[in-house]
Amino acid sequence: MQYRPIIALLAVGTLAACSGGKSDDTAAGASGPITVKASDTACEVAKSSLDAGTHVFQIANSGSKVTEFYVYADGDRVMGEVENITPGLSRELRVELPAGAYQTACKPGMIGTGIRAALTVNGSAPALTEDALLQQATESYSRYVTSQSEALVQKTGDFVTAVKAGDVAKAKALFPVARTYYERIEPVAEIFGDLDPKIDGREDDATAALPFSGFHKIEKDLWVSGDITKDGPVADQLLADVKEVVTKAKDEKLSPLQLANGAKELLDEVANSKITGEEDRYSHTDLWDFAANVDGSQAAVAALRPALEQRSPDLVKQIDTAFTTVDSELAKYQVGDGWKLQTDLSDAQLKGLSDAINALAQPISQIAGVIAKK
Ligand SMILES: [Cu+2]
Repeated sequence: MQYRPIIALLAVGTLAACSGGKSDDTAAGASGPITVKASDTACEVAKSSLDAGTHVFQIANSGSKVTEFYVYADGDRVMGEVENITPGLSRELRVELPAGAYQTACKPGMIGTGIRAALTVNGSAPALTEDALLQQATESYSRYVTSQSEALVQKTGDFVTAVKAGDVAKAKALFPVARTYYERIEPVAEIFGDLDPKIDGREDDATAALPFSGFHKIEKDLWVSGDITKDGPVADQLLADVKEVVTKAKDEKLSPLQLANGAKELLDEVANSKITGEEDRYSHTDLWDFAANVDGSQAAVAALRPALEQRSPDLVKQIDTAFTTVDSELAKYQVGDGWKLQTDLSDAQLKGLSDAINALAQPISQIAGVIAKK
């Protein structure tokens, strides 16, 4: 999960916002973007009822806090989200919405349940997956999620066993490995309400309802005090939560737009929480997560590739080139099976990584628009 960027300057978010005005999603009968006026105290969504289909929300943040925008289905299942909308910035979110009852939410300060409003979707529209290549994309990506999920449960189990055995050295070694599988499928893991905050939340985002728990609680104990004698229940809960995510992910039918948005979200994650060292602030193993987020983004793009080749071969070329740059930039910091610590990189080296991610985020942010077009 990605919360307050420590170094806001590195946020890639600015790039995604520059495509305003060319929202030709006539495919699903949408008539231009739905504006969302977000401030520190309000979240005005221009429409409260919509026709089924693909819609573009254009969120403008006039507040003083960084905000996020969500479209939730029942039980706070995330249909679409866009995070890190800095003050003065505007960002777009494309979401495929079948008929049903939804809620929209802005989260000024990026915490809490947000400023909510009801959104009703009526009628029916052909699903994007009626396109055979897009259907194929979601199936292929589901297989990826399944394979990563199996490894996630196994490696988290190993980590939890080491923690419960009080084996600090082994738990430290397994921590970034187990996280790799989680970070690869994070856009899917984030769909299910409180599970992601429970598994991957940070200390400064903890609340009475959601106390500091999961990977980062154990990380702190491993690296700061070295005392994990009381972490048995936290470790058990982590494994239970991971298993719940995996079970839910198996049943989740993803829209091709969720793949496209996910590919972008993962790069936002890299920019906002890994390059900055925000996420793994005690272990500094951020580059493991960085590589995993890039892998996950690459997997979503790979699943969409046949559809993208057909619609925009130029975009595919740009994306491939930009991924190659990221991979070679990252490869400089590989050590054996792992990576250098984030704190061992100079500012110039971090800037090099940041520039490569920004250059990749730009073409990746165009995928959703290309996919939504018939
Ligand atoms: Cu995360």
